[in-house]
Amino acid sequence: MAATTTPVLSIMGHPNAGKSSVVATLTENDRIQIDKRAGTTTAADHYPVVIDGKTVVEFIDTPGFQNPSFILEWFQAHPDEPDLARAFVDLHCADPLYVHDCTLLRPVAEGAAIILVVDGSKRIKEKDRAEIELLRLTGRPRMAILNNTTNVTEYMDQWQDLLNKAFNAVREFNAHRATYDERMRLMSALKTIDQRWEDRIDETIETFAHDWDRRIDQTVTTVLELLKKALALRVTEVVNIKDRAAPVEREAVKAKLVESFEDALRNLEVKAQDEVRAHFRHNVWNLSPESILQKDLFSDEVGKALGLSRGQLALVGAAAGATTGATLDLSLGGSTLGAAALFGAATGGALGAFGGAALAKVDIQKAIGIERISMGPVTNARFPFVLLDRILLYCARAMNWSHGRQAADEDAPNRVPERDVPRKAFTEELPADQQKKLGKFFAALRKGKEPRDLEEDCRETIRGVLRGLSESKIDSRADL
Ligand SMILES: Nc1nc2c(ncn2[C@@H]2O[C@H](COP(=O)(O)OP(=O)(O)O)[C@@H](O)[C@H]2O)c(=O)[nH]1
Ligand SMILES: [Mg+2]
Repeated sequence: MAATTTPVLSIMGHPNAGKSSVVATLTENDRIQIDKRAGTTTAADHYPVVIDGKTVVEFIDTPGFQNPSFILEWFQAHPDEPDLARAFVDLHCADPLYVHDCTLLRPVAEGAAIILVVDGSKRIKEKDRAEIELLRLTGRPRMAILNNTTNVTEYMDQWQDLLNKAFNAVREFNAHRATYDERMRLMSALKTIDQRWEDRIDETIETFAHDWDRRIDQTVTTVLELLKKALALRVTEVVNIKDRAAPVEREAVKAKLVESFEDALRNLEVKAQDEVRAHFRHNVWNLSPESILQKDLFSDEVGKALGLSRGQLALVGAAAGATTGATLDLSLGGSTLGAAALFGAATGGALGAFGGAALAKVDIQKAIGIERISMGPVTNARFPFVLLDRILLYCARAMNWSHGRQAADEDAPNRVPERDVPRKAFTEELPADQQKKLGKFFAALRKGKEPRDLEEDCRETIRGVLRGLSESKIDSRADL
């Protein structure tokens, strides 16, 4: 293949080896059909990876072989044939018995390189040996991917030995767990299967890396927008005090106020999450019930798992010149509207989550015949850190959740529950000066300001966290 053409890679192997999962993961396409039943893929489907309107690499998802031993015997019976794949397809394409095998071999006949996917958790069978040998005989550049659909590892060495004899490269790659970094390492390994492809694959990897950086930038913007909107949020309700029923109505209005304030924050979070998911091309999105991302934003669990520790928060609070206690505007006259009462009554456990301090400032303005009760902006110093940590956790999931992993995985009998609570919150791990700058930025936002310099510092901090997340060190932090 000439160096200027797009690399075309034909994904081959047994039904259920994980071919479609590999293609879905490498092309970041979670709409590819993946199924427990064998033979889901019946035609060779083309999946180009298009970045900025340009196809950088193309994968072909193929059905499994039907008659590998027949093809092998035919190959072995024609030792002088210079292009076995081409010759086999030319001769058998009209034969209904071999139409499937011809569909499978056609891309190879037309010059595609081969990626054989095997399920390394299964014992090696005769059929596997026949497939490996016939692919070797095609003489095409070829790489083998050792996927592992279970946790059985006892056959992995035998697979390595067998595949190493017949392929230019053998890589272990888990289609359901692979992170961005692992995907890029697999792409790099493709270079070794044919030297003529080196420049083209390098270019492809560079394009991927560039695209990834751009997504990180878009994600930082999404996160900053969430923080800005959440921290400036203010919600107002009006009570008609002319009415005799006013005291009763006022209680209802108070409850409604808290509810709408919290809902508005929840909605802002959901909107940011949707954006992050789109940045990383996820359409199918399954979170297990255990995930901290499934819990209510104002729940104790979220408040405890995320955000800064008390000690860190105190330092940050001092630096930001903010008080972390109740900053309730108490100019309420004889009103019974205490922030703790107001907030606690409506949200139950929320006080625990935010260290006993109120979430937001509550104000009452009296005018003729009405009272205008408003809630916001957020005054709780801990909340922005919790919010930031949770969106970062969501980003970690979006960035590292492989597109080949779908709902099918969720009902597997030996599924490992998703433990995504980090041992330490992301913000908790930041250097103190960065924490302080975040604290100052949050304090400014809560006062309705958006200082440029602090925003740039925080942008850098968040970008740094996101970059760190792509470096596949996620496992040490949490099982995402
Ligand atoms: N746990 C796990 N399951 C996998 C993996 N790869 C594939 N599977 C499962 O194996 C089945 C077949 O996968 P699929 O990609 O459709 O295989 P294909 O028939 O070769 O295209 C599906 O149920 C997948 O969810 C993997 O890496 N880990
Ligand atoms: Mg398939």
